[in-house]
Amino acid sequence: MKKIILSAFAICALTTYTIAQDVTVEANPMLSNALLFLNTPYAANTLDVTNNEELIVNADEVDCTTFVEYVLAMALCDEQGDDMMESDFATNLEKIRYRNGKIDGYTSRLHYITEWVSDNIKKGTIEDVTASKSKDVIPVFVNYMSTHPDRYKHLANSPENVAKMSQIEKQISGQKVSYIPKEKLPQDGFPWIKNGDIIAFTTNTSGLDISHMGIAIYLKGNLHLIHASSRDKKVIVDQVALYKQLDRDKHITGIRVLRMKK
Ligand code: 2YP
Repeated sequence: MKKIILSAFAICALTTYTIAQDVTVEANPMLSNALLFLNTPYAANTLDVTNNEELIVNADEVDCTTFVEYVLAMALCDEQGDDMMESDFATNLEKIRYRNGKIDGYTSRLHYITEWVSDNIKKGTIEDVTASKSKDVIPVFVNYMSTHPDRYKHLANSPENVAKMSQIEKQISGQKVSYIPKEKLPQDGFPWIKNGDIIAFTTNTSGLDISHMGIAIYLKGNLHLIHASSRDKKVIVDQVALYKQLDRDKHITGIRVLRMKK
């Protein structure tokens, strides 16, 4: 972890750098930290390895959400001018991952990205750029976790946690959020979607709000995604343009675009 943090600090000092023979991108804290994770192995459920909820820092294997969380926590350190001390990183990570920034058991983790977004907007770590750029909205209804408890270690054996999650789901459901329908996303993206923006895939899977997350990167003028790919089993710069990636999965309805708040 220390080596990643220190090298992130070094990389951030650059203004542009090449990620392939002929591709240079202007550096920004989200993008430069995201690129540090290239080829990091994919692993699901890395936050469920302990019996009691605690702050897990495991940047050696990530899923789509923990990848975005580690990148955002590191980028906030850069912006805060921290000399990337691990304590500041851990403070940022707890703030990002938990409701009101405080660990208080399994259900205090921001499991649904709709709440992860709204809580982080409240805490000032991100802003929802979609809201000011797209007039399309999508209703939120979530009950996936309480109706599939067997898929979650800390729900499968805890009716109490299932009841708590069901309450949280009711609080999250009913709102409408701004999004870009996938059919409206061009191959070259939009001028207002920037390198390093957080991209969340909205889904029509019953009871779920978001099905995947990643970080925006433009390659030769086309919008692509850096993400922890469960198919490639590692973090990649996806060579398939984002509009095509979305088109390939009939359950994806569109995207939300979030940006780290400086
Ligand atoms: C989240 O899933 C989990 C959190 O419990 C977990 O499954 C849900 C509703 N939340 O703390 C977090 C970190 O492990 O993952 C994510 C999952 O995406 C996977 C990890 C991926 O694509 O790599 C978030 O919710 C982001 O999109 C969905 C997706 N969950 C499901 O598709 C059930």
